[in-house]
Amino acid sequence: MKARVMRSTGSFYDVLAEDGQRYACRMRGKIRLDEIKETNPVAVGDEVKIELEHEYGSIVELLPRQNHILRQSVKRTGHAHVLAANVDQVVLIATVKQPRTSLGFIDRFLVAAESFRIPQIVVFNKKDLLSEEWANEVAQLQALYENIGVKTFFISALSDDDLIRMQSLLQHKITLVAGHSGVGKSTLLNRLAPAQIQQTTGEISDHSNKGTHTTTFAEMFQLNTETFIIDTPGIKEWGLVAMEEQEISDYFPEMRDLRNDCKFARSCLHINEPRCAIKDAVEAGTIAFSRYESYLSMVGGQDNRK
Ligand SMILES: Nc1nc2c(ncn2[C@@H]2O[C@H](COP(=O)(O)OP(=O)(O)O)[C@@H](O)[C@H]2O)c(=O)[nH]1
Ligand SMILES: [Mg+2]
Ligand SMILES: [Zn+2]
Repeated sequence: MKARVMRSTGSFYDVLAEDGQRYACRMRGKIRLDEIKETNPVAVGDEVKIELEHEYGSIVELLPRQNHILRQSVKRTGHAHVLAANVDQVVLIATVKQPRTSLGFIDRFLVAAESFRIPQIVVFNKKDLLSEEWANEVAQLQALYENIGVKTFFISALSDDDLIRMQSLLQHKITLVAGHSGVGKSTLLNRLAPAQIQQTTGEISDHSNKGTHTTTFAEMFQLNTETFIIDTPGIKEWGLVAMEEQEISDYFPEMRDLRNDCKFARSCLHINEPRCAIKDAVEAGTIAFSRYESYLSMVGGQDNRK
């Protein structure tokens, strides 16, 4: 029977089978994988085949993936952890105030998603808290990101109209939702699926946890028959998994094509090289300076995370 992995604890998998039932499954035998060395063979979002024995099941086959999102594994041994598979889109919830999401963080998130070729959406939340001046800043950020092909929204998680906009954004898709703590992720998820999701809201952000390697797993919730969201509790950064420096500008859509015009097209890092089309575009203002700054922080500074 076909099933979808909703949750994994490492040794047990919660799956939603095509009969509409949830089963706890174990993995049977070894499942062969592609070229990537992964610490977990089956991830949230995966489609699998299961066989039932009494009320328990066994995962006997992993069906082909449309895509997957990797995270650098804890021990940095070149292994990667699959955060989620078969993701149609990623949503980053951000706020400019209370708390402020840094542009560096937004850009890292977008670059990671772009490297896995997954469409990105940035949702600026807490609109109701913002004065006109702050709202203007959000509008400018929306223009910046829309310009490079990222869909944006400006909402209040407390507004019914905005909730409807979010529902239609998510409809019939598998969406991974992320965001720094305090931005309103739980508030939004609770309102989208109050029956399935019971999240504590308003908890104090746990800064002491940042950078520590607590094991966190993604979890998938079903909003309706064909609509799923994947929550990523405690995941602060995705990391730039096994990315070559020369590759990073390929994941900035506004740099991707332009880099062919650099004198040292494929090897240019757009830092100090002569006749660099990216640096020219930054000077001309066609590439946003904040984006270039984010780029610089990723090149050569992959551990220098904000
Ligand atoms: N005014 C306002 N407060 C919000 C909004 N969204 C969330 N909050 C509040 O912000 C705080 C953090 O929200 P929470 O959902 O726990 O954030 P999370 O850490 O991202 O899960 C809580 O006190 C929420 O009530 C919003 O759109 N407007
Ligand atoms: Mg929360
Ligand atoms: Zn260049």
